Amino acid sequence: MAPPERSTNSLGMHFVTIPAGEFMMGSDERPDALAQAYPQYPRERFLLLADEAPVHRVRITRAFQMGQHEVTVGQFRRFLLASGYVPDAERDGTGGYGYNPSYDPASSARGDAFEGRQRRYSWRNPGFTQSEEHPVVNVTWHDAQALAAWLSQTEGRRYRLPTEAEWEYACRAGSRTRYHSGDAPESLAQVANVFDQDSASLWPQWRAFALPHHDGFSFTAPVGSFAPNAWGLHDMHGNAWEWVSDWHGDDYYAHSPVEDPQGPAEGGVKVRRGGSWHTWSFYARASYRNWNDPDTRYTLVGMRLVRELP
Ligand SMILES: [Ca+2]
Ligand SMILES: [Ca+2]
Repeated sequence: MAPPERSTNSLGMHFVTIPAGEFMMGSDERPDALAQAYPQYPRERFLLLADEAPVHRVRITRAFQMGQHEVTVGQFRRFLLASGYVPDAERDGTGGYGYNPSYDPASSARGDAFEGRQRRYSWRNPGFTQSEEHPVVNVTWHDAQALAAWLSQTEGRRYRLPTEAEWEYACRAGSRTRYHSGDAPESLAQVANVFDQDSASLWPQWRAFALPHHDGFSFTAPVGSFAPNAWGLHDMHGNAWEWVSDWHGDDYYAHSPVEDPQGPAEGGVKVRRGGSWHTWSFYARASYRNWNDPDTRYTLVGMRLVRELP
């Protein structure tokens, strides 16, 4: 296959053109089938996926460009320097989340895997080492909006987050399997940084949910470290969760328009997609939907942008 045609913007982000087209969005896999594929998971987890159904036809009516990679620390830094924008975690003084090896989830009120919020954590410091080429995390949905708005203004091209439908369409890249690499969780080994044996060494209590291989990364990986999907996009599964533009609606798929769905008109939480370096393979499926308040900043959540064609 010919390599995808790509172009680069003023912050060094690479974009590839995603064709217009149709796909089947969502999943209606039965709990029995999931239990067979993910035997170590408690069965009740397979009963909490109603928002992935029904599978429905979606038509993306216009080609668009999508970031080949998640937005990196270096790109985000250059944006802040050029624009003067102050990210939410610094502006509101409450900070973000971070990895602290001496932190014990069991002793915290939330039972969370990470400590926070704390002022010492932000996009600059998630508690683990990141180079300029790693995906930026600890950024809010509003931070993503600010980056897209600034790029739109300075470049005269419209940037934005992908819609949830655009994201899943681009992730699948023509596939109908759980991952663009196939149905088997182990197929992620070539294409994704997820919760593997390297991460499990730091969270041994969850080792049963780790993929059996070593992917080389206990935390985030430099973007593009793994093979791309058929449309040239890297890290659609894993590395950092990616904010999309849509509000989350539990029953949205039952009445979603076919053409270019934009999500519910209003809501309380914004969708994020694809899973992260810390995410169990089950939750990195192409159809899996997770969400947060748009003010959330977290060690696992970053972004990828869309640039509209002129
Ligand atoms: Ca990993
Ligand atoms: Ca990702």
